[in-house]
Amino acid sequence: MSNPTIVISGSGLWTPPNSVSNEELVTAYNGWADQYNAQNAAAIEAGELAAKPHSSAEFIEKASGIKSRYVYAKEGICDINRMTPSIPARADDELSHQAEMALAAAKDALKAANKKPEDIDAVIVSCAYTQRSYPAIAIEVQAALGIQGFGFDMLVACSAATFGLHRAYDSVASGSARAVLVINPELTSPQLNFTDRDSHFIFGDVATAMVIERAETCTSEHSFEILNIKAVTSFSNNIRSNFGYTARAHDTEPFGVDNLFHQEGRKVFKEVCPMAADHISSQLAGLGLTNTDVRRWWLHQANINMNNLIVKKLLGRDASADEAPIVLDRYANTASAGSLIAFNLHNKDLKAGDTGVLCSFGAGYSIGSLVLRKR
Ligand code: CO8
Repeated sequence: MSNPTIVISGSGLWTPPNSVSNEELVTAYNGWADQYNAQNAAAIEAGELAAKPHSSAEFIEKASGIKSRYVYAKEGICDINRMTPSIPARADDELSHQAEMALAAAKDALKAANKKPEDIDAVIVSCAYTQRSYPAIAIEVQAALGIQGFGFDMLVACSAATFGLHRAYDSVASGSARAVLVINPELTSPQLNFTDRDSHFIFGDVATAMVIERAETCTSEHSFEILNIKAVTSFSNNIRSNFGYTARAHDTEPFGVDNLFHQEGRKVFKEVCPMAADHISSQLAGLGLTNTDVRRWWLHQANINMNNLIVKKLLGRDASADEAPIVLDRYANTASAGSLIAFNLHNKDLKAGDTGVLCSFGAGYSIGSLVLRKR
């Protein structure tokens, strides 16, 4: 029996209504730094503590390409006496915040795929963090949509979305599900240290979703055949988020700065770019394609200089915005969702037969990619 043709039949995007510009973020950080330096003047003077230097909106844009980011909750982020979003806890019988984000993107994807809840057999919520261990956010969303079958959460940091799509592909290919809804509610802002000059600007919040099914059941207007999936992981300590349930057993502060997101940004840049370019080139070669056969690159959105370098390695020249769209200027790094935002906003113009590559890369290290062909 020949392999079934598996497609992405619809995709969804939920963008939070609040945005924070670099200028707003820098004003808040600098106000916090001045206050810290004044409160610790004696210790700084005695050389016991280092003064906090100012951040700069120009640096952020030049070093990362980020101008602004969307956030689930704006209140609290720019309050120099708080420096973290204020998201009131919800009771157990209320819809959780992350499920709310997930639902919005999921409904958008189901509509685009022309699918009803009864057509879906599995829900995968894949993202960098889930707000609790159980019950799974996926099962909460499954219940809210009235989907039968099963749901589970999975975490693979930057590559959660593509790895989730891989699991959906496998499930549909094996016949364990007719159609799978993959959702990526990336609520990164609570894990970001807004008092760390090196990283306070990096992340934003968003939710993306996709429906995966067999070609024979697909009835949507825009669909993409998945020609191939490819994943790799290679352990690295250069991007870490140590927050976890064992913090209280370690007698450490669960929300201490060592437990929040931190990275060796330069090392990540140097090590991940060649890995990603080699990964994609070998995947395409395995399909008998060359890099120049690719009409569109939906790449992970962490840093514009990283994307420019990877595309240059792949094509031997710069790519146009049409070939490799950038969304991080207004979304920032949205953990695993970046390449899917780019896909959402830039796929409808492709013609039947056009090839595209959807690829994420980052923490783990992890790289996940899909070669797609417009139907
Ligand atoms: N304002 C002004 N100056 C600054 C600032 C600032 N905000 N920050 C740093 N500087 C200074 C530094 O102190 C340094 O000064 P000096 O030269 O005197 O030492 C100078 O600017 C240059 O600093 P860097 O070398 O650090 O700057 P880079 O040009 O390397 O840019 C970046 C820093 C932007 C972090 C860059 O290295 C980068 O983007 N690297 C790749 C990062 C990456 O891809 N990371 C992956 C992230 S993980 C992920 O995508 C998903 C994780 C899961 C989600 C987590 C949610 C919270």
